[in-house]
Amino acid sequence: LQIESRLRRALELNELKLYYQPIVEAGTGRLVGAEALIRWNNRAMGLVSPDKFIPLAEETGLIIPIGEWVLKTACEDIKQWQKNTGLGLTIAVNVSPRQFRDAGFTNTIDKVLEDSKLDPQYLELEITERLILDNSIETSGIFKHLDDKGVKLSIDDFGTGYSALGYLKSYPFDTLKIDKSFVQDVIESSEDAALVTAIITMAHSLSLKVIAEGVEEAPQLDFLNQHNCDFAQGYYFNRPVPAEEFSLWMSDNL
Ligand code: G
Ligand code: G
Ligand code: MN
Ligand code: NA
Repeated sequence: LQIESRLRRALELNELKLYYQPIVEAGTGRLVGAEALIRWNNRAMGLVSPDKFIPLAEETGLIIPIGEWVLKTACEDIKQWQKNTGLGLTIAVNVSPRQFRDAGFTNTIDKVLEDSKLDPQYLELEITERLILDNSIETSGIFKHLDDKGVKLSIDDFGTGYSALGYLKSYPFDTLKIDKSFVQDVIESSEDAALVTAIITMAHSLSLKVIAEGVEEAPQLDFLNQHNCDFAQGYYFNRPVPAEEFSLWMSDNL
């Protein structure tokens, strides 16, 4: 497959880039961190969506070196921004199930934190429900390692996947990210409003912080605030942008 051989070379050709999107405190708009989102600009194919190449990277195992590069780059960038701003900014990094379960994953995390000198509490790994449903011994061991280390863990795309809720008490999560599909229609749809309200209440009863994704308009943010949502992310604040642009955005918005 041509796309596969191109993806294989993407790292060495410097075709991969991290974009960053701000995460803010919902009530104040204060910047608390950013989510790193990968982009691939291939010479022949142009921009390829991560929805297309991340699944391919998982199937082929390329997600292991790519994931390492993402972690390393994201930790270095946030460390630099912490220095520049004097703020305890958090970096949220998406982790694929295959990457998480890989035998080398905990070592990679340890090494990246050591090399970047980032305090582990400022690294938040975003994991989807798909991964969590596998309650094998290995998965539990990895969660324990990360928790002991002080790395933060969040449940990404909450509510879209496999609605078994038992895992919320079995694993040491810190944060729940409400999927953007619920946030998008929270003003127009009383059903989505009811779901968002219930998810926030449930998360808080379990001592989880809540991030709402996909906030695009002020009324959505107002609704989230009225219902005590902790943090927000979405085009309303900024789109995901390259590191240099994110840095400029920060100097304009702090
Ligand atoms: O930014 P965008 O909406 O295009 O991202 C599409 C999907 O790709 C999202 O589900 C996101 O979680 C995933 N994604 C983006 N960056 C990474 C990454 O670095 N690693 C993994 N595993 N997934 C990512
Ligand atoms: O699956 P995950 O939550 O990791 O990925 C977040 C995805 O949502 C990224 O592809 C990102 O580009 C996208 N995104 C971020 N903010 C918004 C928004 O306000 N609206 C929409 N429609 N998508 C967003
Ligand atoms: Mn995410
Ligand atoms: Na999401």
